Amino acid sequence: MKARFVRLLAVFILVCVASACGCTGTTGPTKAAGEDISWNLTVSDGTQEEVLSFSEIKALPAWEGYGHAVSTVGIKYGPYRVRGVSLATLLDRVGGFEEGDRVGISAPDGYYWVFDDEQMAGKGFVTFDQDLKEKPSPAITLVLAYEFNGAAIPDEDGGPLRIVIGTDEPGTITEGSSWVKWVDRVEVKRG
Ligand SMILES: Nc1nc2c(c(=O)[nH]1)N[C@H]1C(S)=C(S)[C@@H](COP(=O)(O)O)O[C@H]1N2
Ligand SMILES: [Mo]
Repeated sequence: MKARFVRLLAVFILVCVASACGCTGTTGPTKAAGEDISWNLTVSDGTQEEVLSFSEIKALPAWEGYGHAVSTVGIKYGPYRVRGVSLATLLDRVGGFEEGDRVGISAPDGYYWVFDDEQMAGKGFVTFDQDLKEKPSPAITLVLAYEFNGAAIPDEDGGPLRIVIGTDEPGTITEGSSWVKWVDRVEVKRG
């Protein structure tokens, strides 16, 4: 009698564990083999708007380099080898970015970040070495990233599309607050 109860209990626990695994799988966009990631990005200049799919973004001229971020509480993200499209290239779809313009980056959780023309030119960013000591900034490119270390960016890391403060060489850490996760809208504000 007791042995039977223990067996039943064991089966019950197994079923619970199995269903819990099913429920805690990936949230957000998922990728089946050979299937495109389903995510739309709206690029706008306030008057004209274009909606790009994930594969259309990957078809644009790619930027490759490095990204490494630190959060406000000192957690480091990366270093990553990064592949994406530079914001400058992306904005060519809606008439380009010019001096005096700004660009607003939005995400579905309500997070919003603005880069001005100085930052679009790669200037004015605070940069750190590996010990989080501030150091002079190398050349910087603002990038809409879709790959970290050769793989699609997971939801928990801000994928499928995340802003990266990119550098041509590894070894520079930048502030994580501007690394907008889950980007779904990029809009130029004309100056
Ligand atoms: N969409 C979105 N992106 C975001 C944030 C956010 O809340 N929402 N937080 C920013 C901040 S303040 C930091 S430090 C980095 C890392 O945040 P995390 O540690 O919460 O992942 O993501 C940035 N990108
Ligand atoms: Mo942060």
